[in-house]
Amino acid sequence: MEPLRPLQERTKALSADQVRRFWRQGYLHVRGLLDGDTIAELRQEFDRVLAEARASGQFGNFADKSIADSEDHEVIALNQMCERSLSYHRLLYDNRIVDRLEDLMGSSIQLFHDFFLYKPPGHGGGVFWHQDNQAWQSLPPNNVTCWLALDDADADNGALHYIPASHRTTAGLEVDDDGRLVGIDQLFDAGDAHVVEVQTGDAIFHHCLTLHHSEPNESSRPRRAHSIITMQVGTRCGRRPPHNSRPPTAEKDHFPVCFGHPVMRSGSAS
Ligand SMILES: O=C(O)CCC(=O)C(=O)O
Repeated sequence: MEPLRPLQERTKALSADQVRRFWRQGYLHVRGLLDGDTIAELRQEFDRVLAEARASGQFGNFADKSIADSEDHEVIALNQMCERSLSYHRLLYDNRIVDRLEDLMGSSIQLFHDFFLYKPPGHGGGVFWHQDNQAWQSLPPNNVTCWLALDDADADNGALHYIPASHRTTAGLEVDDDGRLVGIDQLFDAGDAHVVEVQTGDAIFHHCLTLHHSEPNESSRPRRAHSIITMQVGTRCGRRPPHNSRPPTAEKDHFPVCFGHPVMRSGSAS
């Protein structure tokens, strides 16, 4: 897996060491990216959108159903927050985020999609081990996610676990009909995972081939997080939204995903 942007170029917001770390381990934890006022606004907008979604029943549940006693578990997924809320739309052009993405990906950046994940206190579910690009089949497989913590997250309320450097070796892994990786236990030792504990306002950037998962939230605290998934302009995709059709067998079957996706940066901002 090669860096998308030459490592010797001058960076905007990340240090050269952070960029190298992202490419070495497949993810990067950035502390204190968002300030308190932004967090307050995003939480308020999340409450509003969630109330609308609950009233209409228009939300998903990403909870891993294979965990014992997980019947009541919820990981409430609200897709395309950027189309439901101006505050989330503005995040797409927030230099604190986009400058860092540019340091990782170069200056041609487009939204792939975004979603909010809420693990309620006491019965928040887990998300099974996965590699994002299994669902998307993006070509080239270069999408980068910016995961924003709207709460402190630790081992008790469902922090993310990553298998370091797995983005280098995992292209072409197989999934079953539920999207679960086949033979995961033989491929990786979950004991090697890094549990990335974060504070409110932190971000984690991860590559779309990096293996990750999160555990249930059985604490008395919420775990709210927002993922902005980005791609380079010109990326093609093997699955039509909601990205759960059968994957294509030939490269020519991948279709462009540029239409209707906001460009977040084209050419370097000063
Ligand atoms: O927030 C989580 O627990 C899972 C998020 C995730 O898998 C992602 O953003 O790719």
